[in-house]
Amino acid sequence: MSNSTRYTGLIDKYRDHLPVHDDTRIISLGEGNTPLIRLSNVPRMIGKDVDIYVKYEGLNPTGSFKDRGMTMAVTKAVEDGSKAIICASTGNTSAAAAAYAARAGITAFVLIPEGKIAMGKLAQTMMYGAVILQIRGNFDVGMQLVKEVAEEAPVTIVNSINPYRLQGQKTAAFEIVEELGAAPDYHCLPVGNAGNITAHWMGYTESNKDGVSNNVPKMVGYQAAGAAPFMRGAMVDNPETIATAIRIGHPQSWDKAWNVQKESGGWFDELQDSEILEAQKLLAQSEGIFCEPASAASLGGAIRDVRNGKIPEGSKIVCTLTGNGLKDPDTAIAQCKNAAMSTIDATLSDVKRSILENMT
Ligand code: AN7
Repeated sequence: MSNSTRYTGLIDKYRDHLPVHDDTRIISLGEGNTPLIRLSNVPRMIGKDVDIYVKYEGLNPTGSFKDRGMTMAVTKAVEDGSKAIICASTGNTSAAAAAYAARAGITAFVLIPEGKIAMGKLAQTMMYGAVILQIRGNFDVGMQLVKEVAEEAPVTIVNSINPYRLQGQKTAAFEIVEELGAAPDYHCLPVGNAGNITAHWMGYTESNKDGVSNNVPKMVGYQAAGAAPFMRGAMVDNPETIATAIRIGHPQSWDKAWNVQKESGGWFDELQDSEILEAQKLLAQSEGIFCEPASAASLGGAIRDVRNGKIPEGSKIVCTLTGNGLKDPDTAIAQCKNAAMSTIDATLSDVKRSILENMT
């Protein structure tokens, strides 16, 4: 043991709570340990006495919460002798898989829906050197193909059906309990495959059993209205939403997530794309925090449920911001057409005039 306090990733930190051995070679990029930021302006703007924290998972090494699961999944794949991993992805899983495979020196195969993943995620996946298979089909179709091909080819699936993924992702709940000294009253997340909401619930219940916290939160999952199987009560065959990360109609953790909802006393709800984008912009412009569209569903939903009283005043709420806003520059720029940006002559007088015109 060294005396170094250098942070070396979530497996090292939580190894007693994770399925690793003392001699396991850990594949890490320093993931986890993300900021839990208390919102200072949003509660005032909605005129309610609530404490809202955002867990900024966009500050993970590849810019999303997927890194928490991927460090575990790739560590175990390598330990088991695997030379290749595979996933279907709406973008973030592919970026994380590609990065951790590069780190481990193995091959990543990723199936992504052609034209439907955000630019930053595609750039990352290319740059990390994954083998990219763009399919003429959506995530759900890709997921089915991955399951079938993994039966016949020597590749390890690193989608969240790989149980090590959820093990890694549960550590976000550990961090929150550590920082708040307790679980929050409500934990709100965007839901696609519903792996992350399941993983958080695992983390909270384990903390509670271990006596680290005395309480567990109500888990609240928000979906995009065009991709909301939990609201329909059935799989959705042609999911559509601007929040491409959660453009998923056949959630892989369907049964698990219904159990989470029931056990925790939480609920599911849905947001229109316009509400998702509005929440994304509100968070950026009133708090200085830039998340990707899918992530904003957690805050947008929480704000609505605080306003309508479903989440009562006096509550402590954590919203997970699953991915970084830089992942999807196209959607950001497209919705900021009225941004205060102008092109002027490169003269002192023009700069001065612009400043005076825009002072508030
Ligand atoms: C930013 O990358 O499924 O409910 O293939 O990227 O655990 O699926 C992404 C999911 C939320 C939903 N927010 O989490 C993929 C993928 C962001 C995401 C979700 C995703 P789950």
